[in-house]
Amino acid sequence: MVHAVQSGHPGGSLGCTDFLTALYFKVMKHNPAFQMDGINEDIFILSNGHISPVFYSCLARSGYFPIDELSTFRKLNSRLQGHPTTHEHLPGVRIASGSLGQGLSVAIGAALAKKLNKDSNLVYSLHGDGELQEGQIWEAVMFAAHHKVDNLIATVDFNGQQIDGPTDKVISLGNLTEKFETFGWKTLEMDGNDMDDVIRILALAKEETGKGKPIAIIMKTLMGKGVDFMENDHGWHGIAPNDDQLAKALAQLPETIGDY
Ligand SMILES: Cc1ncc(C[n+]2csc(CCOP(=O)(O)OP(=O)(O)O)c2C)c(N)n1
Ligand SMILES: [Mg+2]
Repeated sequence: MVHAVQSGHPGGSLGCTDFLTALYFKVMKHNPAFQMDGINEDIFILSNGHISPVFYSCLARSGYFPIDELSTFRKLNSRLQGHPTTHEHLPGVRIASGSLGQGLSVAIGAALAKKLNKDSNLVYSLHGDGELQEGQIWEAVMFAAHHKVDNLIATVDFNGQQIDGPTDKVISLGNLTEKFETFGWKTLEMDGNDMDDVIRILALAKEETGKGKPIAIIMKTLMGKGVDFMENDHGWHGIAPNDDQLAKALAQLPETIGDY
């Protein structure tokens, strides 16, 4: 998709593919006959909206909209804008994201709404580690602990990279597990590129809900996972591969399903 339109974000999308696949095809109770209010189902809030390629693919493959619509990605008047928005009414999208730092606040609001509605399903959210350099995140982290938002599982894509370089060079994040624990969250660690670990830790996280604390998963991933020349290189945060690079990348996958 990113190659076809020569625009978009392959690095974070590849790193988070295992996680989103697990979420949409194994973990969440969700309904592709989309209802915006999400009552009586689990909902997912993508806060690092630039990784829309993998999000849109999972939504299409889950039946939210036709798979061939993926080929309209980032084109004028498409419902699949580079950063998801609600304005286009694409089924599966509940938040306009891309302006980083806001999705945790939205996820907390959705989780509190579930409590008011006596809906025992969960809210899942995903955030970039570079995104955690936004101040709004930490206000939301304090708020969620204070209000015991224990029906929320927020995952951080801890790839150590962001748009301008390694996160530790831009603004160090310190020990994220300790930080979330200190802020009053239950915190788990996960290898986001090991499907067995992803399934296991997401199940464990679910068991930790309803115990008075919001849950954070610090998910170690590789930016550009699966394509050797993209892996762990912030240069692939938001650059499209050329024809040559696409051929080399696809040749490294055991199987492709041609969604673009
Ligand atoms: C509020 C805001 N500030 C700056 C940006 C520009 N920006 C886009 S992506 C990005 C880096 C995000 O890093 P991370 O969340 O770690 O994503 P990754 O590069 O790992 O995919 C930045 C700073 C933005 N989208 N929103
Ligand atoms: Mg990152």
